[in-house]
Amino acid sequence: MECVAGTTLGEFIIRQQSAFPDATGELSTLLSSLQRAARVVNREINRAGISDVLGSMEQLNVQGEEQQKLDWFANERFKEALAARGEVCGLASEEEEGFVSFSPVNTRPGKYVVLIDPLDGSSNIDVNISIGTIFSIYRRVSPLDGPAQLEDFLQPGCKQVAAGYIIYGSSTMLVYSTGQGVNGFTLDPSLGSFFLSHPNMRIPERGRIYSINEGNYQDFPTGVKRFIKHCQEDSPEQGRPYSSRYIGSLVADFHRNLIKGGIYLYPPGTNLPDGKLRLLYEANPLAFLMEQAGGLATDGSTPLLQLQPRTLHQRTPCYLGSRYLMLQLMKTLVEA
Ligand code: AHM
Ligand code: MG
Repeated sequence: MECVAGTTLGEFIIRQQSAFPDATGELSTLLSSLQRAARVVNREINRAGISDVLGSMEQLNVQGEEQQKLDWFANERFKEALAARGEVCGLASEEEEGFVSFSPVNTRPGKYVVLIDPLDGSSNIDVNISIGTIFSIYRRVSPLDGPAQLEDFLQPGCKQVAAGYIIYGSSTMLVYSTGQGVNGFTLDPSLGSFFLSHPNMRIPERGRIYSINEGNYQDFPTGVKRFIKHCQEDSPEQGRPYSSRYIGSLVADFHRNLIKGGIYLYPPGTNLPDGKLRLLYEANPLAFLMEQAGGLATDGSTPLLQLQPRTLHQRTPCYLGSRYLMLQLMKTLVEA
């Protein structure tokens, strides 16, 4: 049945803004720019098999990973959309080595910076598995009348003004938080608008899903191995064994666990001493959402949102999930 009476993302953003009489509307405009770019990226992903956008650019990105055509396409669309309106003075992206400074629009200096993974899980693009965009927004700390500086991007996650993701899945959703809970919006492709479909998302306190790439098991720290064993042990009164679910596409794994309850783990290993995920545009925005939804997020010893970043592309071990499972994990890590 068609829904024409729902709240659109645009209406929701304006309603949230009106709760703050001093708000200038710049963050609202920024969020609108993100949703506009998301719709363009979504359209391209949906027709990926019939247009020439599948496959590799045959070049490596700054991470030394093969850049897919859609990685590049998404990066360009988000960059254009964010540069166009003037609220943003700079962008850092998984696809760019350094941050990009935007020129002021109408001489108005942008007061926000955005960090983005334009298309996460890109190894899944060619096989029609859900992928996502992850974004993080900070108020700049450098003087307003100059260009963006590195210090604007290297802020701890607790300073995020807003964060969110877009999941390009069986339906396309935009999930975000400005620090007042988490709300999810589903794209109605026939109307071209996102509608509020998941108000006030809360992760279940207990969940029964653990998500980890178990192929790397031999490499995991002892505490993580013990926690996996705990998840697999029989304990009907505690609902164990838990189910193992791992897509290998961070946004999809996170989204499922957020709704159903669960824990996501990307631990350090011998070859990746800091794990694989990037602190600034993968771990931190998801940690912000997780805490806003009532869950916990840590690097194994420190809450992710408290970490002081050193470099744009730094990696971090990352554990995100339901409160009960996270407390079990942290206890196991300390005891190991
Ligand atoms: P990407 O940013 O290059 O796409 O890599 C990040 C992806 C995440 O989506 C996913 O959670 C993780 O890498 C999977 O890694 P692995 O294949 O090692 O399990
Ligand atoms: Mg990524």
